[in-house]
Amino acid sequence: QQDAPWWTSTVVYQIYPRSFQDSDGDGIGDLRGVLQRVDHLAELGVGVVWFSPIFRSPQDDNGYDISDYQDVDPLFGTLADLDQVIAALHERGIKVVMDLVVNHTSDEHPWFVESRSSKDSPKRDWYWWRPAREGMPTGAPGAEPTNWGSFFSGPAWELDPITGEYYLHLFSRRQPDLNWENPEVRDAVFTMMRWWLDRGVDGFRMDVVNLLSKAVRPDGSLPDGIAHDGRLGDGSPHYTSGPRIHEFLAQMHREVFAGRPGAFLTVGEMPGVTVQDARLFTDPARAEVDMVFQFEHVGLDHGPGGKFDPRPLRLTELKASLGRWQAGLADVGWNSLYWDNHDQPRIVSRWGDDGAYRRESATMLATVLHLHRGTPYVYQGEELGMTNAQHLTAPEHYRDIETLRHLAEARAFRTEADLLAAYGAMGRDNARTPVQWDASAHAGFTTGQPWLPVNPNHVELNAAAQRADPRSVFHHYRRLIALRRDEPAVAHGDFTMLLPDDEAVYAFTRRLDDVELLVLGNFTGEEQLALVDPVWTDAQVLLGNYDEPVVETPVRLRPWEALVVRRT
Ligand code: ISL
Repeated sequence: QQDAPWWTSTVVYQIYPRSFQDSDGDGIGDLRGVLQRVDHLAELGVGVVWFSPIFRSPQDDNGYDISDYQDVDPLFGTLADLDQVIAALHERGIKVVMDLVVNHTSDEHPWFVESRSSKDSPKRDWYWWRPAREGMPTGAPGAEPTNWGSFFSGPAWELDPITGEYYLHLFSRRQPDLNWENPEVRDAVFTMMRWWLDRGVDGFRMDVVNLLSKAVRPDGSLPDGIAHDGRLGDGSPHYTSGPRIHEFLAQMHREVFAGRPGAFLTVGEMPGVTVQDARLFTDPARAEVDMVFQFEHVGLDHGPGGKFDPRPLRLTELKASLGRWQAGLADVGWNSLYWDNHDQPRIVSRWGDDGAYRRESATMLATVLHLHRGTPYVYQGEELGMTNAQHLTAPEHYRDIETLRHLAEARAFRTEADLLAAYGAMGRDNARTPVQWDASAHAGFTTGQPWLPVNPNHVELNAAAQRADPRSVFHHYRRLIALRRDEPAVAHGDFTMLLPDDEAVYAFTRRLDDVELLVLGNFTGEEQLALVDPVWTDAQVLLGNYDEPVVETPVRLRPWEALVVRRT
């Protein structure tokens, strides 16, 4: 543990700047707003802040469509504001990680503007341009170069009238995919990354970084995907952790980080990544990335129709999945631990009880996650137990491009009520409503009209109220973060899952030398018995979410109770 990297014993906090704190009354969060709230982060005790994109962007996908990687969007402020934010965080011992979105750019990025201008453009090959499918007239339905669907509904190819060719966009049509096969693209990205490190940032969260390498054939064509429903196919086998991905990430590490003094953190966001891939991506000897965001656990409540066809979670499946990741990265590599981010519904609404047991279930879920082996990530508002956006009740209330594009397509075959129920449970705007700072109008987020309405429950659910209440979700997160710092077994102990077949209680142990921790979480609103070894009777309680916890075996857990106990 002495030589363990610094990021094994810290906690990362994600800021989605648009919804964090507005300083100028335009209803959109900004960097000067972040400055007003740095003490909240310091009090919580996090060691790193990751900023979702604040770069120049047409905001088609809320900043994940970047038109200038080396400037701040005026919505959020200026480079000088960012320097101040970085300095204010550094002063408090908090490192700063930026979002690196280089699978695609905005269609307004000068690189793409140049690339699309003619087939002879020197930047033509920086993106994926292809003619219509052989034997099909350009523009005809199904004439796209492959049958791949985009993540945001519809085909992944857009016909560009300027040259009559199609370009690839795995996300929106305003997010054309960069061609990482081209060494000039890689050089340009690495130069940009070095510029940010020179400016003082401490690392990157790398957006969909395992999608960079596409399985292009020697003749330049790309393979079709298997089509389940008519015209569109699943292209993901041809770009998920593709043929050259390890080479690209190793080159990035070599050219950006190797030999540079400093303590950096890199985390690759990797939809579809397997444990076996993750062992390779995070093996320190291979020098690619420090850790990955995997998606297995957050897919467990997706139904056959995907995320907008949700089904209830089975606790045994969650344990099997997270347990496999714990075991798979025990001897090599490292896990990142998360329930929430700006793309996921709020965990207390998703797998807890955001009604009668909001405090209990939010703190139980936090305890179980943070006591796993790995680096925990807290998404803004999660530390308050913020809930899903029950107040977005009509199609016109939604702002998220994924939801809106899905709605436009699915309207033809699903009722509006059915779709609204799906978005209410799983839509990305659930995570994007403004942070609830206090009980005042718009929760202290803005003096103007918020870009997405504040949840009306801010009157009782807010940071000011929780700071004053030692039993609050906020103080529980603060204690969890401190525990990781103070008890080495939390960061460095090994992990053993218990009770794998129990549908109600999550249970595991952590061991470091002669210290052993037992972690229990009741995932139900009823009392449960946890059938654990009698050696735990009267063990020392490190943390719980009820007053006066009782440790006699079997342990009787109250609704949504969490317990962390220690013995030597
Ligand atoms: O939320 C999703 C759709 O169901 C995810 O598949 C998401 O698109 C995927 O996790 C990639 O997310 C990242 O890249 C996207 C951006 O829209 C997300 O906000 C970002 O986190 C494209 O840049």
